[in-house]
Amino acid sequence: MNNIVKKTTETEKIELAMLKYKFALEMLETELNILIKEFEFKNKYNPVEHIKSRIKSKEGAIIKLEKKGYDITLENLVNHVHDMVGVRIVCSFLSDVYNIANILENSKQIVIKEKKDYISTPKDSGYTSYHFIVLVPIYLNNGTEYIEAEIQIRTMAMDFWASLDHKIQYKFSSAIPEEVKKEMYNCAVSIKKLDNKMMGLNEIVNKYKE
Ligand code: 0O2
Repeated sequence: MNNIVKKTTETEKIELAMLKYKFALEMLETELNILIKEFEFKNKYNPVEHIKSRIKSKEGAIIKLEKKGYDITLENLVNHVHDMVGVRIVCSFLSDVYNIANILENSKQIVIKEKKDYISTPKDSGYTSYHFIVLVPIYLNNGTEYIEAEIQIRTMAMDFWASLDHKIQYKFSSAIPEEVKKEMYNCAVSIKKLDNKMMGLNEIVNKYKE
């Protein structure tokens, strides 16, 4: 009987945590929407191509905890899985990635906990993106709580690379062959060049508009 009571309490705790992640995602989406619409109003263009958001599944969280070598506990989930709430903002141009990063940093609601600029310093795989770990306030009956979320900002070209890379990672149950890794890295280099070219072209087009 005691066991049943204990299990229910633990299940309820997990359900409450998942509910808080859901509230945080809703708050974050609303705040991002406001910030982007305000930018669009001031600058007369929308810097965002599309936004994707998700709550990490419990299974995904367990895989991450196992990968990091932590026991599967709620405490470890809260302390060591920083992307239970995730938002990906995909922009057309490299300059827009930095525009979005800038408006995020000026938000009065969202607290920046950490930023990782994988554009100026790509990962060994070639992965590029601008990441923020943020704290999102949620307003509960008994006070305000801050919930962690990860925001990834990237161009469409970077997104194309990352989604192919993701598929490749799933395709190989064992180590990814060196030639595939090398070719992916070369693609990342080409994408960087293309992003810079497209940004330059956009600047030329904008000059004509003026
Ligand atoms: P998924 O399935 O996209 O959620 P963390 O793992 O967050 O505690 P870490 O490892 O320092 O700490 O995080 P990092 O590398 O800053 O960011 C993790 C996320 O960035 C990943 O989440 C991916 O979404 C993305 N990412 C990082 N490196 C790569 C890469 O080489 N290729 C691709 N395609 N994506 C990458 P998850 O949970 O690993 O995956």
